[in-house]
Amino acid sequence: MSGKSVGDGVLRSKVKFSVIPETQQSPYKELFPAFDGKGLVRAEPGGFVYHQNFADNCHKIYNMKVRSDDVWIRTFPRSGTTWTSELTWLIMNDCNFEEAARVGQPIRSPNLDANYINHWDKFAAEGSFDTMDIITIDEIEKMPSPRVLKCHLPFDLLPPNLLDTAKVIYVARNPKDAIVSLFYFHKLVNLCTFTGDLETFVDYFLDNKVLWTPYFGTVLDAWGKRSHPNLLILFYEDMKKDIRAQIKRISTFLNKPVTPEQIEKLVDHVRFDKFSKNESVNYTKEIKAGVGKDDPNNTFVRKGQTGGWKNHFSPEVNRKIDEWIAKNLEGTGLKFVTELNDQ
Ligand code: PPS
Repeated sequence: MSGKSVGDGVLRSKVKFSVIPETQQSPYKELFPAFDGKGLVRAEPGGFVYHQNFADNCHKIYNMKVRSDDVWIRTFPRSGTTWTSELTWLIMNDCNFEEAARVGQPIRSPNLDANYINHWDKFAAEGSFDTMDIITIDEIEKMPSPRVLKCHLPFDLLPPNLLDTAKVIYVARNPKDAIVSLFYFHKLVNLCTFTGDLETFVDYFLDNKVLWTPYFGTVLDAWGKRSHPNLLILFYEDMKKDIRAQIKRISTFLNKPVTPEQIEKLVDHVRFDKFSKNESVNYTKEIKAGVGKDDPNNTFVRKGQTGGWKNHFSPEVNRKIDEWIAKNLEGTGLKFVTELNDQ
């Protein structure tokens, strides 16, 4: 794809995808068997790594019609997307908790790129594909307003008028906890199964050969636009520290006032122990239908802690990650909280 627009009125992204050779070779193809030896592709410019299925369909997202009353939530995966989407959807929908329980979050607040992590139908148990909460881009285009959409994509792969047209919330989480959480996600979700250990995963992650990497590409892409009036940046760790304050920030940003009673109901609704059992948000149905492993010790809404990485990284791995963080944050003014006393 090249050029900005073509005669048929379809916008073309400047981004081009090509296969990452190492991801088609051993040991990668054995470590990530869900990719069938076909590996992953990288977008240039930007370096964004994804499945070929995304590259084949990314024009649909790039060409979406952005509405002025849309809210788009952007994150690096495992950074609080589901938590923030739930609060945002409820704030945008007058705290309609009944509807939030009745309709699964993937339908109310769909993830634009999740359909393209791999070919879901390949992993669904027989007859279960149609029962899953999957919604296509065509269906998202027809959703009633206001829409609360989410994705893990950099701005380059999103409609070019997004930020000037709609409100965007970016949620960032310190990379150490995001890496650990993404590792467990790869152990849980069959679409991207990883068979190796955490240390090996970290190496591929830092080398930008894991789905959705490079981590800093997505985060700094948003951080660089932080003064844009349509962008709100939230941090997972701030949400852990004081969820009420972050709910108020979201409500002010969206111009959707919430009463003190509603705030308390929202806080209770997303309380971790309750949220992890909420089948409207925790993907139980999809996991049981074959997309994931039904493991009580590794669930989609898993631990919900800041600093869990300390139980996972050896001093050597931690040093490597510290160096990588320092190198990438140099001169950006961005700092991460990686430990919290009160949470
Ligand atoms: S995904 O797969 O990208 O959509 O995941 P995402 O929702 O971004 O992030 C999942 C992590 O967020 C934790 N989580 C929460 N923490 C605190 N409170 C609430 N309510 C909450 N909901 C989700 C979830 O447990 C994942 O983090 P880890 O560290 O794996 O527990």
